[in-house]
Amino acid sequence: MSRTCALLGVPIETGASQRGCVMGPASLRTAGLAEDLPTLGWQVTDLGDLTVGPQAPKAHRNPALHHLAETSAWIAALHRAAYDAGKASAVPVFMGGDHAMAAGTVPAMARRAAEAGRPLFLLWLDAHPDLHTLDSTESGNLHGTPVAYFTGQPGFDGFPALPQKVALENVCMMGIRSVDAAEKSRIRELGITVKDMRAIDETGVLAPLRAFLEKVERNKGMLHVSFDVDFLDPSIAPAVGTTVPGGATFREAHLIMETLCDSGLVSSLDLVELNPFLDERGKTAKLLCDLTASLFGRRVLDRMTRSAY
Ligand code: HAR
Ligand code: MN
Ligand code: MN
Ligand code: MN
Repeated sequence: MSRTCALLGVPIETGASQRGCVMGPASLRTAGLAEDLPTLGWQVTDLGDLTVGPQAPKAHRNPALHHLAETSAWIAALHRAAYDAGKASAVPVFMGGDHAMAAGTVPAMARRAAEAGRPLFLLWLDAHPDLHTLDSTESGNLHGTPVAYFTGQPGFDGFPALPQKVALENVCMMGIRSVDAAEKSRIRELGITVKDMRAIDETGVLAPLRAFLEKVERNKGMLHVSFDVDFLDPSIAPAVGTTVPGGATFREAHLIMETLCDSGLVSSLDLVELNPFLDERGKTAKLLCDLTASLFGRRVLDRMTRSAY
């Protein structure tokens, strides 16, 4: 069980503003994700793609919401499938799919952690905090809502019942640089740890990451990493529908993954928002595979000692 990884494809795109994320899992497979990890000593099982059938539309008082019924069905299906993937392997990798899928994967990982008597911690790597409720979203794009849902905020009557919530103080966001007004006040009210791009410019990625990892270790936590493609600078990762200038560089992103690997704390991973329709000769998909390889142990040079992060 120790170095086992289950890959689950989650081709959901109903939470996004434009189509294409449905091809995300296929693009990650084509870029070689399942072949890279065994070279690093991991036993990989590809569980294939989750599917969700057509749904009767669901009405909501917020007229901007779209695809509520389908998205809600994906989330419910993921509460089971992601939990099962977590039973089947030490580190399940959820290949998206838009970020609405985190409303399924994260509560499933929180349930898995609770059953092991451990708290779940969450590292959210994203340009966006995705902190809207079903009422506060103005775009109606449900990929902008998962964090409010799985931290147990009110206003999610159209979503499935939450199996297990994640404590607000266990969440750390990095890379944030596009925040709506309602999200800004919610961050302040809830007191979530947000290392925005300005903070990263000031300190680099290592200091805040190490501080967070020390907290995870102190609390004997499990750690879920939710990696949104738009965390990265659009110049290196164009294949996402919501690019925001000024994102993480190639080396900042690899250093985060390498440091996470050294910590030995990561117990699950989302790779989300990859839209292959917008990619340039597979470059974003290949970069995501390489970043995942860094997280699973690929090194430029071997290090003789476990780094004290
Ligand atoms: N905050 C904006 C909205 O709600 C943009 C959300 C974009 N979300 C993602 N995932 N791409 O981070 O519409
Ligand atoms: Mn749509
Ligand atoms: Mn996101
Ligand atoms: Mn984003």
